[in-house]
Amino acid sequence: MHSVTEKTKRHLIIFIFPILIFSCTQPEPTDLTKVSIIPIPVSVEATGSAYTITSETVIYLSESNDETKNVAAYLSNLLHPATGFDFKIEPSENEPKAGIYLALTSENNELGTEGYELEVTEDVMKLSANQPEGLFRGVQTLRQLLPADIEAQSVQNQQWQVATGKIVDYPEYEHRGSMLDVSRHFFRKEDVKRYIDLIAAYKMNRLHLHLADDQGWRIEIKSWPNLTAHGGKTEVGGGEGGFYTQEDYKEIVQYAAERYIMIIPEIDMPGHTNAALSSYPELNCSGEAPELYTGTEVGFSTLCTDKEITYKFVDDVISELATLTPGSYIHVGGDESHVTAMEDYIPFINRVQEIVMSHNKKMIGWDEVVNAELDSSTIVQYWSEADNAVMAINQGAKVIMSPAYKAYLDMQYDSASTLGQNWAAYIEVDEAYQWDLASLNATITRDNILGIEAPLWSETIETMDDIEYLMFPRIMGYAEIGWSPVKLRNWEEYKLRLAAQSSRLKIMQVDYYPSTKVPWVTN
Ligand code: TNX
Repeated sequence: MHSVTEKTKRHLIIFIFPILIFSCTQPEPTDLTKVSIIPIPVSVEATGSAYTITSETVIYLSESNDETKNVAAYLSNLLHPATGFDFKIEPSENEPKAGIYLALTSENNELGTEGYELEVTEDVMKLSANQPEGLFRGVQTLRQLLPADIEAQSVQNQQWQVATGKIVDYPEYEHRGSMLDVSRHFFRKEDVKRYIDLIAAYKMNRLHLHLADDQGWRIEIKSWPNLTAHGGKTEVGGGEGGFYTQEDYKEIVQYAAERYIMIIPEIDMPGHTNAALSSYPELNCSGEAPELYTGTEVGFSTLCTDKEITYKFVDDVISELATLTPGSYIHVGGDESHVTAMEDYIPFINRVQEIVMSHNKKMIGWDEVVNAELDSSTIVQYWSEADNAVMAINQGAKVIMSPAYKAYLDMQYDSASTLGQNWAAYIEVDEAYQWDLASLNATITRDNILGIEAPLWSETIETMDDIEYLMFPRIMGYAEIGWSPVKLRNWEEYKLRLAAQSSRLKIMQVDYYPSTKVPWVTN
């Protein structure tokens, strides 16, 4: 026989425990305005109830085509691992009585191509947008409205509720991106795909790949095979390096496109070219190929700007790259060409610009390219000299904002950081967030700014964990700077939203820097 106290204990376990678990860890999310979303949406209204995703939930499409089906499949793949549910995807011209509804509308000008509207009632979660791209961005919001466990890769036994209400949201800037330097250290295509997934989660839409520098050439060029056969063989510190075959690159481009992210390939020139110069002696003014380089000092290499073969080389490389790249841009670097005389640099950049345009692409260059005569379609990436950005604007060019002292992901957080560099600044999480693209410099005004890009240079980083540590959490702030209206942004409020993301980052196994500036919510 059991004693009374044992019985009471058993009752406690059977009756009280589930209630406790339910009320402690699964409060109903009834106030949509209290959910932490990064980037903060343009407008959020709460209606005080909840919608629940169940094993019966169907994803309906107002228009069933390859792109909308792709977004629905993406959503279903996102929700499947943690819920264990197999979502049916079905067409439905009219709004369904229950379920998730992805609807294309053409009525809402305010939303543009990337905006979306999310209307959640107790019965239907309706996501509408003018374009599939907008639906995709809206899915990223939906994801953050669900409990953090939705990011788990195994079935989690819990309720999948979303607070009811309405969100209307669209980006402030058209260009919101990051750059990954795969030259100084090579990163496998699997790492690049994870990078793409991580920036897509915060609605970024550009990934710039720095594909060639002194330390390594990372993209197969069929007409100049030694670039990778020789020039891809090492990296900073003397590791084995690596490169993407054209098939690998296409796979990356496709993976990014499915997430509505444009790949911007960069071949840096005329400086930062030791890997190419070492692969082909004829590109050197001396006619002699230097050794491969594994150090980190910059500014010592240059293509031979007065040899005709140099322009044949540039044309071949850009031609193959343009064919592989559906996006509108080719980035040609142009930075730190310290051993190219200005009288050689200017005609070189002018000619490279013509080559890029002859392949129906727009040229992007680091801010030094303003010394040349820029076409009005050319984009200047401000990293170093504000005066260069101003010169770009005076030439009618648009500017991408990547000022190193604010936006460089390879800058150390503080003097205790081991990864990264500090030549431009220490950039703590609050410093990375508390600035605005259009008020950094009086002459660089809103109309001249295409958007923001946060570059991650890889001299000091070798693994995906290293990448994530420098990226997170700063990248979320950069994403918000590019997406959200400045009047909605303030650090005191943002740091609470950021803190609430810690459980998500942990479940996504993102190795982030636990800044003491953020009151992290531990779980
Ligand atoms: C400057 S940014 C560079 C890169 C380095 C970076 C390190 C730019 C256009 N040039 O070559 O990797 O600093 O922070």
